[in-house]
Amino acid sequence: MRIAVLTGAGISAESGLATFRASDGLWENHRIEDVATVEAFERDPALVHDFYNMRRIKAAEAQPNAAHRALAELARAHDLTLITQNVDDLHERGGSADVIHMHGAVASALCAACGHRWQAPMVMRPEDRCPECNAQATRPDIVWFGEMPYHMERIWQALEEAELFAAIGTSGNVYPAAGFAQHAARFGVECIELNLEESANSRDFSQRILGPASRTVPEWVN
Ligand code: BV8
Repeated sequence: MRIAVLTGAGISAESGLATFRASDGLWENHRIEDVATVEAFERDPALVHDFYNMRRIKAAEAQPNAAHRALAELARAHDLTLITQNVDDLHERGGSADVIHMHGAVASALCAACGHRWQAPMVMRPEDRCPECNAQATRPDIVWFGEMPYHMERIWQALEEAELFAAIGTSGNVYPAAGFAQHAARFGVECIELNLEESANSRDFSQRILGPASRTVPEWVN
C-alpha cells in the first residue's frame, strides 16, 4: 500500500527533544520570531547560531525511540513516503533511509552565497566561511518562517498518490504542512492522526489514535 506519513516534534518528544508547543511557543526560552526567521538571522546571527548549535548538540545526544523504529519497519512492508517537519536526524538513526526534511536539517549547513551544503560542525559561528566559495555567508540549513519549504513537488505528489496519509506528533499549526490532510482528502486519500492530544486540524482526519507515539506508532504499524 502507498502510505504518506508526516511527522512533527511530538515523535521526538520521548527522545527528550523539546517540542515547540509544550514550551508555550517558546523554544528553549526564545520566541520563534527571534530565532526562526531570516530577519532574526540578519539581526543577530550569533544568537540564531547559538539556538541551532544547542539544538544540534541536543539532537546528537538524543536517541531514536520506538516510534522512529516502527516507521523504518513500515517502509519494509509498504511503499512509504516519510515527510518530517523535524530538523533532527532521529528518523535516519532509527533506520529510515529516505527521509524528506521539508524544514531542513540541523546537521546540515548551507552557504547563502553559493548554495553549497555540507555536514555542519557541531558549533557554527557567524565568522565561518563556506568550504566551497569561502564567502562568510554560512547559515543553518533550516527553512525559517517566510521561506519556502524544501521538496514540495515531491511531497504534493506523494500526498495525491497515497492510499493512506498519517500525521504523527504534530500540532497542525504551521503551514503548508498543516494543510496536507485537507489536500490529500481532496484526492480521496484516507487521513489518520496519531497524536498525544487533539490538534488544531483534527477535524481533517477520519480517525484519531491518541497517546504517546512510542506506544501508538508501533501498535499502528503492527
Ligand atoms: C511558507 C524549522 C511561503 C525551524 C520550522 C497560511 C496560513 C497561515 C500562516 C501561513 C500560511 N502559509 C504560510 C504561513 C506562514 C507560516 C506559518 O504557517 N505560520 C504559522 C505560525 C501560522 N509558514 C511558513 O512561513 C512556511 N513557509 O509557507 O512559505 C512561501 C511561498 C512562496 C515563496 C516563499 C515562501 C515555513 C514554515 C517553516 C518554519 N520552520 N522549522 C526550526 O525547527 O527551528 S517550523 C517548526 O515548527 C517545525 O518544523 C514544525 O513545523 C513546527 C512545530 O510544529 P510541530 O512539529 O507540530 O510541533 P509542536 O510542538 O507544535 O506540536 C507537537 C505535537 O506533538 C503536539 O500536538 C503534541 O500534542 C504532540 N506530542 C507531544 N508529545 C507527544 C506528542 N505526540 C505523540 N507522542 C508524544 N510523546
